[in-house]
Amino acid sequence: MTATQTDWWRSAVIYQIYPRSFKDSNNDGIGDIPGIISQLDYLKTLGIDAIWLSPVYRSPNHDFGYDIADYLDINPEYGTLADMKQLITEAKKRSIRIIMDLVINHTSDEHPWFELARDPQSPYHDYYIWRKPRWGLFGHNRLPNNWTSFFTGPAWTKDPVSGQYYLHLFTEHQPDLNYHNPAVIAEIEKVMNYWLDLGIAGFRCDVINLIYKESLHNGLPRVAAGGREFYLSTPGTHKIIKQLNREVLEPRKAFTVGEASDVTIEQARIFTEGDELSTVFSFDHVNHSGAGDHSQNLKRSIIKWQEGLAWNTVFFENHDQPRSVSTYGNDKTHRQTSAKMLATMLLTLKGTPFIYQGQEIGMTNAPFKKLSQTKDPVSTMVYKLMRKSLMPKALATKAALSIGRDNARTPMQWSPAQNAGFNKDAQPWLMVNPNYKTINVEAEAADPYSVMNYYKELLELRRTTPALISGEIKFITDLKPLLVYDRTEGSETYRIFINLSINPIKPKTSLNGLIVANNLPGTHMPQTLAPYQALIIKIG
Ligand code: TEU
Ligand code: CA
Repeated sequence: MTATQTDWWRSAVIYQIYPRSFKDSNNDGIGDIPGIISQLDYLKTLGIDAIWLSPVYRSPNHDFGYDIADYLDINPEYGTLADMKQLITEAKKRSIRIIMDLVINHTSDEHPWFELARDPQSPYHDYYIWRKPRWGLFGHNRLPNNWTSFFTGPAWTKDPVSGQYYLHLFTEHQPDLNYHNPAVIAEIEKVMNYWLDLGIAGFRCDVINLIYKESLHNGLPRVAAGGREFYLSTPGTHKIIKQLNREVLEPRKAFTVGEASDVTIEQARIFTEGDELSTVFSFDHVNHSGAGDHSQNLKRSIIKWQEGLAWNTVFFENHDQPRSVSTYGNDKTHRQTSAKMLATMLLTLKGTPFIYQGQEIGMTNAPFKKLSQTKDPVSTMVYKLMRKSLMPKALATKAALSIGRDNARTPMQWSPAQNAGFNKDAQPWLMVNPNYKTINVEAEAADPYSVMNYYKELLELRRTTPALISGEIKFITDLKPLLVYDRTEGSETYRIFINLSINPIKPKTSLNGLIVANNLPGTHMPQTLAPYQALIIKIG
């Protein structure tokens, strides 16, 4: 949607729910929509304005909802369409908007369109991307090109019915839709209108910058996402998003956040500053290899993107990323302080912040030991790849567990009761993090100095402080482990000090003014920042 200064989402804080892991109301081990409804008051008290729901559509769950078999119906595990309507109504009563996940790069291979598409004579065949096998040394059996899936392995699978290969940038159960076909765009517009008619406020658009494949030429050889030269943020993608905006989003004032894999700042500007999307998720700040100083990458990237774009999202976690306190903080010796330090950045940088469920209580990565404890298909695929390249089992397991996305997907920790209060007693679909006895909503609510109460205070401060929402941002050069910046609106300036390191550090910038938030106890102005200390100071 074309942005204006007064759009609701510019002052909103959005909370992401991964429905499978949020709250299980009927004790079958799987989170559900009635469970979400039962926690709306909790979310309201926390102080958020909108919810992004990861997919709740009908799905065979090869990628837990990111493989959709019916865009217009709810997965029975999560409830019914009536439950979804009730969620929208109950949320509206509390002035909470609902944003749904729109996964349109691909469908499930169990979607009726794909089932029909297996017949080359069917009009649905052209909804997907098919190629005949190429001639090879041993006959008519070579892959159409050298593209690889985001999850490793070839991006093509041969369909036994048609004898042709279909393209899939993710698992083989997620065939890519063909955006060269106008009929596909028309179908997707129907889906978007259907949900907007039911009263939702917009969409988080899954891998939206990959939808249009410019050609199917061989790309550079790569283990994952090979062929990206021909599908990342292509002119064809921009054209289609413009069309969706013109025909559906703009007339209905729908908010969008486009998940944009490997997007450059220049491309992100085109997506967000014209007549395409409201905002995007870019990943530069959270993309880092296992080694090195993650906090330095975070700092460098934050400054670059905050200076490079007029407005965008701010996030450190989602259902694909490890827990931020385990990556950028210290979840052993400084869990509370470092989780609050990250909260301070999240809620005072320029942009629309997204809190991922559990982040507000400082949930940590899970201590998975065995592959059998994980459910994410990525873990299995990485393990297979490592074993194929002859890596020993123990190392391959370690790699698979660290790349797999289940760390953020363990059930929400509500209380010290059995299964963290996620449900009554049925075994949850994914293991509960054993630290739930101390880290849970109930315990956090009882402790005035908890991570959760700090989030509440900051959300309240933000609501009542225009400089922290719409103020200009200016970064101040200081020592390497520190991030220092000002937010200014009119005559009011707030200076934010963030110590990203585990060491005490005396900043070069002088510490003066009125402390309005401090992630450590004490009201006096320190001269040295303690490990992971964060301060918001009113300086003018
Ligand atoms: O994610 C796209 C994506 O690129 C990430 O999954 C990325 O590959 C991953 O973070 C690296 O480990 C979106 C969804 O968020 C994800 O859950 C889906 O699996 C994927 O699209 C396919 O729909
Ligand atoms: Ca359930």
